[in-house]
Amino acid sequence: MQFDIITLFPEMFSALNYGIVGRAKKQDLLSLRFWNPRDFVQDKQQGRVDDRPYGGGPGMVMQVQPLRDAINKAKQADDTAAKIIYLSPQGRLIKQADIQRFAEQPKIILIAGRYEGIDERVISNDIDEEWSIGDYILSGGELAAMVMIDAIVRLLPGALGDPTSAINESFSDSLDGLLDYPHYTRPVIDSNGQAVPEVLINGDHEAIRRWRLMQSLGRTYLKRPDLLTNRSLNPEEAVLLQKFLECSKEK
Ligand code: 9WO
Repeated sequence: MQFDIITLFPEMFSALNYGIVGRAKKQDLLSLRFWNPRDFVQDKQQGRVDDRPYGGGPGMVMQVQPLRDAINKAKQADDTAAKIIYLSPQGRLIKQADIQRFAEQPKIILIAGRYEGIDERVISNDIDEEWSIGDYILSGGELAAMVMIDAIVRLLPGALGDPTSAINESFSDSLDGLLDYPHYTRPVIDSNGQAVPEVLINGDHEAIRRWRLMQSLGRTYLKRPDLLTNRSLNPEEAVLLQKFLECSKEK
């Protein structure tokens, strides 16, 4: 998958050289290309990519020309059709289902803004979609672009290792739309005297599957009930959630 990133700070993206995304890059599952609006400044006398906002007010606005030229170079760099995305707090909130659709694209051009934003004429004429990673303001779009790339890349075939392995085709797919279950590792009793739940130690894999699903359902119900309003429960899940709630009453 090809990512073309329009940014004044390409060096920030070295954060993507680590972990799963770093390995995927080495395997050429994705390619990052950078286009710096600073390199497209025509008036080298001034040498600026930003200017004061019409109408006054604080801060600076990214100018149309260097940004538009960078976007056009990113489009023309190959023959692959690209989706052009601007990351901003005004965009649609990205959900995992959106990440799954992005992962099917051959090429995405991501625009990371700086200052107080980009000239609105770029948003209306040069951009396909505007997306947000959450309801907060960052100092620029780069971290949002990296969050998006990270979430997409781990879905690319091969990124998590052998896609046919028992681990990857797991059960975690059937937890789709639910919160994760609790995890434990050695030692079986920790330094506070707290033990690992018995069911996880006994080796009954069907009992473990049911317990984990029950925990996922219970945690989702308690912490993020909004996630359950658009997800129907099958008969097994309904019974397990009831059992979770009965057990938590007792305690
Ligand atoms: C800063 C600011 C300061 C004074 C008055 C108005 C202001 N608006 C902004 C602002 O929104 N700056 C943005 C910084 C401009 C676009 C790039 N920046 C950004 C992107 N911040 N947060 C994001 C972002 C992107 C995706 N998802 C969540 C947040």
